[in-house]
Amino acid sequence: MTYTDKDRKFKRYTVTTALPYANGPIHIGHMAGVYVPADIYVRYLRLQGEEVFFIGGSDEHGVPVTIRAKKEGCTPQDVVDRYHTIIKNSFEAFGMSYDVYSRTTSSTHYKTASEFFTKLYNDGKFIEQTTKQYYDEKEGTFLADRYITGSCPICGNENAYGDQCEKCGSSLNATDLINPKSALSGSAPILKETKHWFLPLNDYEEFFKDWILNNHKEWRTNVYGQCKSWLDNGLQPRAVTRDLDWGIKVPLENAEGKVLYVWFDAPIGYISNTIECLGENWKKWWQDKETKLVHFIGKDNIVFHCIVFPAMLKAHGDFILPENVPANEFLNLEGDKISTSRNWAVWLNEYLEDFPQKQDVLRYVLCANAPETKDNDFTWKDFQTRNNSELVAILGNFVNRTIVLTHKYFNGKVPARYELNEIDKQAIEEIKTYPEKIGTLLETYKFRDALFELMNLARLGNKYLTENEPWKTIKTDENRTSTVLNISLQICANLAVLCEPFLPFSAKKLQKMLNLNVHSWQQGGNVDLLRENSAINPAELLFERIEDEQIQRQMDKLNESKKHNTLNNTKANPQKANINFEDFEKMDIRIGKILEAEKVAKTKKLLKLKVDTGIDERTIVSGIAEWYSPEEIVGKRVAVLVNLAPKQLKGIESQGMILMAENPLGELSFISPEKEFNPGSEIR
Ligand code: B3M
Ligand code: ZN
Repeated sequence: MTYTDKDRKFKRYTVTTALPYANGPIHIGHMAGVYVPADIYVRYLRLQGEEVFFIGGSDEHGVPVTIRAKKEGCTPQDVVDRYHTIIKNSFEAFGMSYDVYSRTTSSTHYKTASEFFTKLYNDGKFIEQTTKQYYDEKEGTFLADRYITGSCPICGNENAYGDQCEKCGSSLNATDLINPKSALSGSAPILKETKHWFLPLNDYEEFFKDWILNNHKEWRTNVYGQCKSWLDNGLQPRAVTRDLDWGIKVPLENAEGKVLYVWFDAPIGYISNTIECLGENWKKWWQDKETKLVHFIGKDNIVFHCIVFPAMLKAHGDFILPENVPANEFLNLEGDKISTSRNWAVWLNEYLEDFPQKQDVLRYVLCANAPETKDNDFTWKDFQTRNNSELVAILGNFVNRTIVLTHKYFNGKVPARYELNEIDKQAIEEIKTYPEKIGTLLETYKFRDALFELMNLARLGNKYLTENEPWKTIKTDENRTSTVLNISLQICANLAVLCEPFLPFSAKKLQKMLNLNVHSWQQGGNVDLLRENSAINPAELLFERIEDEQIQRQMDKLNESKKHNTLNNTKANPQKANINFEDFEKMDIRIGKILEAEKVAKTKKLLKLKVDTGIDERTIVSGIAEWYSPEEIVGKRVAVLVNLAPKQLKGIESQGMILMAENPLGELSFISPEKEFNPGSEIR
């Protein structure tokens, strides 16, 4: 049989989220992949009355941090101090309900990670191996894979990294690169011997096959599949140390210049952060079999959380292993891969500046579009539609109508329920099914489906209200209106409970409007949540429309990035075949002065110019209208090919050609003499 997570009962939950590298701010890809689902899960569990410890933090070691420091000309510590604060603030602003958010440069973490290593070392769990690695003689340092570039042996891309080719996606070893170059000095590195400690993952292969392939068939297919392919290919020993000067020193003698590999220390960070927060009380969260450990991560971290870290925990011996690792795929942005270096991203801190107080809208859209089973796309158009036609039109509208009508007809007091008809009974029966339905989906990590069900409850409310028309019955049958509004209010109250994990800010607002104190998921499904005659507050808008202009501004921002990237990353066209001087001499190129300019009727691109070439005044038709207006160019001195054979263009004879420079975006620019030379001056 296959288990669902529901089948196994636990006393408490330890929930972790991948520790983001503190080398840049957080973007929507991170949120959709890891943080929004994790926070939904945890908020739900807490409402269920479960004991939960929710762990986050910044990953502050590793080459990504040192590369950033080098780029910015500061120390790695400066980099992580800056981004740790930015990231932590973003998470807080978006309602991430962590019990602890700390960092891997904390003293607790140094101690915990060093002790972990030492225990494994003392227990003989490592093997020592001397291997040859690239070394930069000029800089006097070994090179991390990311610091070596060269040609990809698979696709020929000249800028492949020592660990990966970003063009064809192949994962590489530094020694695979053709013509390797050090990113530090630009010189060719040499291979030099170095000693490292390895965790022999191969020793755990049988254990993993049984633990994952036999006993965790319920893991998401993408996660299970990746694990299976690793296991099918056979596990190899993995180095847990590196030659670097940024990181946690290897706590052994004769290990100068060596630090723990970032992927060894970072997951221990989950444990360190627990210790930092709870002191002595940390153990039950990590070492008690009745604790359920769940790691939320993105798909690029699967092997580390399903194989490497569990192998470390297993080697140590005192720890529980993860019960599930619900990894998401990637979120793209407007059809393109999110990229920090190309600034192709929506940054959380910038989002909040542009859409203040709209955290829930982003949480909603990222969950509704979460890349749970395949990569998914975020578009601003979809963001707008989901806000306007779902949050505003369905959820917001239903709540608003109900509360406004209650104030209008019943002075803001919850009206009584009188005799129920079939429609009412059916609605009530349906309301009761939602907590269980949504809960089951959440417990099996189907966050999109769960959110969809939540919205179905709001849809049910809208439909109920519309079909029963309390604004009509008020004239003939006040009791009917009273009943309908009572049930509608109970639906609002149910929404106020059940939306809390997804939309915590709006939930608070709604609870305040209803004077409802929410403390338990079990309040959901109850149609007496609001007591008869209790007062509710005036309606406040839960969501507001997002207009086209706001969306356009975001698109403009992205287009700017795209433009910038095209301009900076497009290589010049290859050189044409050589010509001899006689070929060149045939061209008669002069300075010309534009005397008159007008648009050619019925064309978008053409201007008709009168040009003083020094030889004569002549007509030239030029395809520059998209880049220059007639008014701005009169009087300009430009380069003209005067002996180009005349040609008819739109019925006008063009006698020569204005020479233009063209950039990778196809934009055109005149080539003008730097000194004010007279028309007719020859260019050669
Ligand atoms: N910092 C990689 C990442 O941000 C890494 C995760 C560590 S989790 C222990 O994708
Ligand atoms: Zn390649």
